[in-house]
Amino acid sequence: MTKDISTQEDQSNARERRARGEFVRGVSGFRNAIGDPDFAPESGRYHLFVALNCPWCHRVTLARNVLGLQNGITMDVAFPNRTGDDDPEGPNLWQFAPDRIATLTGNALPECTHETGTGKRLRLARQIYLAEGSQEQSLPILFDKVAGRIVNNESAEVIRMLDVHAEALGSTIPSADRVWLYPDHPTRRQEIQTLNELVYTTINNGAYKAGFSSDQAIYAATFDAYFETLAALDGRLSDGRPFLTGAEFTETDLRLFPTLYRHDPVYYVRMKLNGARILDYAHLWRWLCRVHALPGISTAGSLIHCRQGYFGRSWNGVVPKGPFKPMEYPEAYNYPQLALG
Ligand SMILES: N[C@@H](CCC(=O)N[C@@H](CS)C(=O)NCC(=O)O)C(=O)O
Repeated sequence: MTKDISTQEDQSNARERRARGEFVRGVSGFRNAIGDPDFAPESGRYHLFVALNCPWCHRVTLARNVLGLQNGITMDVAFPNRTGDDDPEGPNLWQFAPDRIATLTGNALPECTHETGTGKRLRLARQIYLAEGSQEQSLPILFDKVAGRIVNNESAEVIRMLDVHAEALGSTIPSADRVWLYPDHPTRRQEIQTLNELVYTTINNGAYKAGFSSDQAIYAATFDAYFETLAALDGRLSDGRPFLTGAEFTETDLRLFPTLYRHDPVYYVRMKLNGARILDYAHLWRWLCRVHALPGISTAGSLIHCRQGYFGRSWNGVVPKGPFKPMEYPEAYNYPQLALG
């Protein structure tokens, strides 16, 4: 199992660290790859199970869209709130419940689906794992409909597979026009790897460590590291480069986007990351608007699902209405000129 800190958290002394109030994320157990002997790259063979409020799932929905794989890879969307204590199968389980009403809108969420990947119309993601004798329950899941098996449940690896096999998986974008998320260039790959480690540790997972840790010192340290990295990335973009590593959109832009997309409307309150808004970082704000405007990006996520998911079960089920200044989100991402810094 890779010790790659850009993909997963260091697990050493995890039990003691959790006991001290640190949020320590577990490790994904299914780590096969498309291209392995059992999992040939074929269009229409693979399926994704996701939730649109989950930032890790957001990575794979972004990759699916920017690589033109919306037809080649089918997808199911779970309801943003997991099961409650009253559920016969237990709490905190992702469920496929397209008729469930969202407290935020008072209606069902049109993006939510039944489970269609296994052919068994299962209610819970957990049941997909149980079918393979696993106690895991996380999303995203990349599933092989032909073999009826889970391929992988680590988003960092799933986006890389989709990038490598986009053509064979049925991309509708000609290769000459398609982004190359992880370009085959040693220096660029090293730069992407270095940025991935910084962004995963201090931003993607850092946000959870700040929001879910129950120790003031741990929270304060992750808060500081989060805003230090935002300032550093804002500085990196201040030379006018459109994307983090230069002229092209790469995997490290894709991995930064889900957290910054959630910062002002969700994490600022929910994860106690109220040091500043992305609006306060001029270059980062313009980068966020630039990425949001790329083909396939805005339709890969949903702030309604994010707000419902992050607030709908905690916070006594009442979802905060804001922010509305300078304007509502995600509409604000259409206005790079709103940048304040
Ligand atoms: N390392 C995994 C993390 C996936 C993950 O933690 N997903 C969360 C949702 S945001 C989840 O399903 N948590 C439930 C659980 O693990 O029980 C990845 O990046 O795919």
